[in-house]
This record gives sequence, C-alpha cells and structure tokens, in this order.
Amino acid sequence: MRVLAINDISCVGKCSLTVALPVISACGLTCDILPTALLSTHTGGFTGYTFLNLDDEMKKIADHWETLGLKYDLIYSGYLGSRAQIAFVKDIKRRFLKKGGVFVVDPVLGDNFTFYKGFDKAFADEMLSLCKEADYIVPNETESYLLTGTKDFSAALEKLAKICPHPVITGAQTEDGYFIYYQDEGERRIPIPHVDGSFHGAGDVFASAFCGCLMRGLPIERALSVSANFCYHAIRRTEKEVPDRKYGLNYEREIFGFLKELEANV
Ligand code: PXL
Repeated sequence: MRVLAINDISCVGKCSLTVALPVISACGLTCDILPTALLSTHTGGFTGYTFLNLDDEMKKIADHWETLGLKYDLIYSGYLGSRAQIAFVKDIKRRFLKKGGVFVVDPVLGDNFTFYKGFDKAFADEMLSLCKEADYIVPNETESYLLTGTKDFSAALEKLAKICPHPVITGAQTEDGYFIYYQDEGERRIPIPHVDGSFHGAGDVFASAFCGCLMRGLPIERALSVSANFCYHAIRRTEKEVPDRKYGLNYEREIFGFLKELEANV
C-alpha cells in the first residue's frame, strides 16, 4: 500500500510531515511525501520563523513522478501554504490517485476559533473547494466553523455531508462532553475524553493515524476510535513531559500501544 502525504516540513514543533511520515510508516505502509513549504518551526506560538514556499518545486517533483508512473492508494493533504497550492493539490489527485483510491483532506485553517497566521476567509473558501473532492475530511471544531459558518455540529455535519461522503469533525465540544462527529449513513458521534488546554500537532497525529487505520482496512468507526485513543495517550504523556506545548506531542512512545490496538482490529 502506497500513501502520499502532502504537507509542510516544520523542522521543529512536531506537526505535519514530521508526524505523518513516522506514524503512517509505523502502520506498515509506504509513505511518500510532497512538501508544500519548509519552515524553521510551525507558525503556532513561535515568532521569527522562516517560511519557504515550495510551489515551483512541487510542480517539478510531480512532473518527475509522472515519468515513474507512480500511483497512490491514499493521498492525504494537510497544511497548504497558498491558494495556488490548493488548486495544485486537485491536480495531484487527478494525476496520482489510483482508481478507487482514497483522498483524505485535513483542511488546516485554524484553532481556538481563529485562523492560523497567513490564512483568511478567501483561503477557507478555496479549502472548501478542495474538500469537495475528498472522500474524508477531518476538520477540527474551529475548521468546521470556518468552513460552514455554524457552531452547531449537527448542522455543520449536514452541510459538509453535502459536499463530501465522510466528513469527520474532531474535538467537538458540546454540553454533554467532547465528541468526534462523523457521517456514516447518517450522523454518528463517538465520545472522546477531554484534557484541558490546547495541544499543538494533535490534529496531525490524529489525521495521520486515521489514514493509517483506513489503509489497514479498519472501518471508519474503528479507525476513528483507535486514532482518537492514540491521540489521547499522546496528549496525556505530553501533559506530563512537555512544559511548552508549542513543541508538539510526545507521541513517539505511544506508537507501540497504537499499533497493538490497530493490529487487534485488522
Ligand atoms: O498542525 C497544523 C500546522 C501545520 N503546519 C504548520 C502550522 C500548523 C499550525 O499552526 O503552522 C506550518
């Protein structure tokens, strides 16, 4: 099984490709990468970071791959650095996704009900157009709001289900607790434990694990709960071990437990 992860390389901060590559590989899958940008750190909480947009390089990489005849079982796109890049990812899907392959879009836009640095409404609209091409989308509650304009998860899920067969809204806070909302022949939701505070990179750990679980053949409900458990254990460890949250999740030592649960569900 061959997966393509399209995401940035944030050299420090454990998110995007520095998470996708180890997690997807650990699931027993080949994970090729298409870097969208090279940053000294991610943009959440660090100042003075460097940012190199890789638009031109991505095109050259894709042209070379075409000569190799590469095709992917799953393409997973995450942080995209520009509106032009969003358009280019649609092109990548057309050229490199196998017939019957799976396209997963994490519409990385923001957290805590604000946009990440450099993103705005026009970018969110463009991201929505990419979601229309996806089989699965995994917005967090902020991204669900930025894409749909509603904070009501049932209404947001209904809107998203009109454009994508399997929307998944992560970390959805309601009066009854926290849930993952998802669509699988109607609205479903899975309760998830809550840990206070915000944990940078958690969305990337979750989305990468979810892609791995899907490719290993888990049905959506199992893929979501196994990935959510992995994320929860990584967050609990991070709470104890990492004083500064912008350095990301200490997920590495939780990979073994994640794989045991994954294998038990295959
Ligand atoms: O984790 C999402 C993410 C990915 N990549 C970059 C980011 C962020 C969130 O801040 O800045 C560069």
